[in-house]
Amino acid sequence: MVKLLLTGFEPFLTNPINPTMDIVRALNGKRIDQYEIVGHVLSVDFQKAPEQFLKLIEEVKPTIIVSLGLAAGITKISPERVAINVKDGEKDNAGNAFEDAPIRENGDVAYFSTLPIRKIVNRLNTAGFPAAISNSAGTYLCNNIMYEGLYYAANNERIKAAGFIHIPASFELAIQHGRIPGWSARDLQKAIELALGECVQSIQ
Ligand code: PCA
Repeated sequence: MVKLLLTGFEPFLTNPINPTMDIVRALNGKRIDQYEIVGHVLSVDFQKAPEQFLKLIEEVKPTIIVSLGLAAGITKISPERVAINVKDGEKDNAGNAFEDAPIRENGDVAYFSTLPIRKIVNRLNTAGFPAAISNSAGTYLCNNIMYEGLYYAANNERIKAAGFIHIPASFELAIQHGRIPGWSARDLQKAIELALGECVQSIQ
């Protein structure tokens, strides 16, 4: 059976909950048409996460790769347009931080998502879920994983689509924060299911 690799992340920085974990776990093993979803949670660790991710890609041999990350404070589901060859920002969960560093020394400067990001946004908006394309995935772990997925896909013909979607906080996380918007966990999951459906459809 063909596989769709779906990754999420563990909690990090000021976020004691990462709603991507629940989505990935809930969808693990489910099917969309002929695709089986294989869900995994990655560490928020610049050393470990790319290793875990590339190992998973080798093991699962997916045709589609969709990675999810939390962007606490956003209001809309945000498919990312581009990943850049930069690591920078706050400390990861192992206490390591980078400044202006490349992800891959001789890698391309950037990769565009190969997910159908416009169709995902349109499908979600039509279904009543706020969504918009984001033009920056930042320079932290999410950008790093998106870059690695697209780097791998650029060198592997089996992968037909790869990319990244940032999601807003869940109610649970928003309540703990006190000052950020939140979605119900049910709506977050439903919106991601619709987005994955669009990914599958786009490469039929
Ligand atoms: N969001 C972070 C890293 C892990 C996550 O869920 C980011 O946007 O880089």
